Amino acid sequence: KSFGCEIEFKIEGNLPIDKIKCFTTRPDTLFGFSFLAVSVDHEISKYFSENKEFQEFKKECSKTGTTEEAIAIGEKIGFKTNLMAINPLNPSQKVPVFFANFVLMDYGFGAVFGCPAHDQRDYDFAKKYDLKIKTVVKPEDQDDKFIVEKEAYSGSGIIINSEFLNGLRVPEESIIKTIEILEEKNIGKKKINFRLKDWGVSRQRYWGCPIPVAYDENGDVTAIPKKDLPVKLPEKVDLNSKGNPLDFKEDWKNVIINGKKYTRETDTLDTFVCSSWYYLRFCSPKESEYGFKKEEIDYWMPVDQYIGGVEHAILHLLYSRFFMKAIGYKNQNFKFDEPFQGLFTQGMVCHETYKDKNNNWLSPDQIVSDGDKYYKKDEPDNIVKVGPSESMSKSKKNVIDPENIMNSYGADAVRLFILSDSPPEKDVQWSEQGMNASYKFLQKLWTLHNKIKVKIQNNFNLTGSENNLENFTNQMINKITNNLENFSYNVMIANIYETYNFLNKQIAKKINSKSLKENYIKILILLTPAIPHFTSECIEDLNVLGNLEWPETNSKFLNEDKIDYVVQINGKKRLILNENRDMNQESLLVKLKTNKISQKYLKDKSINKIIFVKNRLINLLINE
Ligand code: ANZ
Repeated sequence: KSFGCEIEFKIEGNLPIDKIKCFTTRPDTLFGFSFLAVSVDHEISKYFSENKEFQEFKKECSKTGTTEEAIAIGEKIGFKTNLMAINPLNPSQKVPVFFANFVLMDYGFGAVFGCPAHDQRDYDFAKKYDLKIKTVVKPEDQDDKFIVEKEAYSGSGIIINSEFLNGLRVPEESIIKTIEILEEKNIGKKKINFRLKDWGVSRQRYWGCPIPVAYDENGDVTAIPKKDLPVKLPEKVDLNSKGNPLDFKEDWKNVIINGKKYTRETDTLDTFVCSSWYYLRFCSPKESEYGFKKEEIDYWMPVDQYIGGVEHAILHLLYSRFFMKAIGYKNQNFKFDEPFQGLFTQGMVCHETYKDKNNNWLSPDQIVSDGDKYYKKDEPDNIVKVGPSESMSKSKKNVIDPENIMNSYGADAVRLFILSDSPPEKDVQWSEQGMNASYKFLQKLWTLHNKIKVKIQNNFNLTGSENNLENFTNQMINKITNNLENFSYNVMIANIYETYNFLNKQIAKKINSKSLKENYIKILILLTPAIPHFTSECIEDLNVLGNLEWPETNSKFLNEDKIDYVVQINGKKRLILNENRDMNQESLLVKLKTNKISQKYLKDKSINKIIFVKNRLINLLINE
């Protein structure tokens, strides 16, 4: 969305047209006007159709490409006409009119007024065609003699050299004030422009949603009647045929509508069309009359969290937003403006790449290693070059087949490895050793589970032994819940390792069976997001019935949240203080003054400097 105004420029020359409109977001720079540029397709171009040089120029322009990007990076070229444009705020000023390749026909009016001092593109153009560069904005910290020299100045500041606009603050006052003046003088009008891009939704493909229209013998289009919707794709098609298989499916293509012969549209909709609203359908999967139901949408939408690769972040999300806004625009009952509340872009899974001596890509399972070198399987003289780790791609063959890997290790071990390797927004480096380590860890967890099961079955009634376990479980509920919510999955996996170590030590002791069971089940639930098949097996093994819910932290245990502060004296660790979390430097010093060990070092010494790291350490620098 661009806020600005349209301005009408009077044109002098021998054309039937005597005005050209421009859209600008910077009307406040009008006194810096030094040329007017129009697109080669602007309506005035028709008066140049006989002009050979202009036709040459137009051809030249078409070579640059017409995308905004191509235009932005390409060379700026112009064709000078014999027309002059008059500055509406200063009618004595006349500037040349150009055709220019950087002016887009489908934005604004296909015409711009050029102000080289404050727009880099205009600056480059002015340098090339030797046009005036007049400074009309100065940075706040410069005086009125400020001149734009090496490059355009587009920052904030104050208007100068602009008669009645002088002194206005850029941009907050200057733009609005200039628009007011232009409106008063009937030269311009406030205008908001939108940069819209076309989205070609049709594809010459079989696999897409059919477009429910048909054509009569004259090629005139008609909508398929409502009673015949939805149009379904034919099922038996020849997918080996060239082009779009629907084109050859005569029995499907030909339809009779109201007694008249029609041919169906054989293009289908781009898959982006379906992915723009599938989440609404997911709210009402069983609804047969409508795509989705209001009550269900109201209950589920918007999607709380979207997780996907970075390629989702561009088109798919944009189109989805467009659909939501379009539905809301047509239907007052639809109150959602945005489809997704959060987006998390995950990293890629990466693997080393391999090439044989003939430079052919090899997949990891085609190579063997003798611990020193890699070579192609069964070809000891075919030495393999190992390339850097890159995101897995079929063309480079550095892919690990998930099916094989899950068959060898089980899905949970794979999950555990992928989650533990690095934060989820970073790439994962695939490694066989890492995969093995996760697999072994699951075996250890299973052994532990069996030991715990025996302890539970022992029905040991000792009381007073459960505090430690209950405390640990509550700390873990708190940590794992937070880590899950913050996407800190790798930290969550570290919590699981910690839990294993704790439980392993704990069950070597005598322990109350009821409390063990209660806490262990909570722990199993906590492990479920990472290793669901494993925990489900364990829970079943313990004969736990009924619905299980995510455990809640008992705040009683969290209040005792103490941590170990490392106390250093002249950089050497001298003791550990177990004190409340979030203590400040002063309170820790008070504790140290009454601590025997620290007093041994500090007695009769003055402290020169204190280094304090919150919740971690305090280092006292003293004269030895
Ligand atoms: C004069 C001016 C002076 C401009 C200045 C900028 C800086 P956005 O923000 O993207 O909307 N423009 C207008 N129509 C155009 C077209 N069809 N093709 C290429 N450029 C066009 O950009 C608005 C600015 O883009 C407008 O403001 C205009 O240049 C240019 F110091 O006008 B400006």
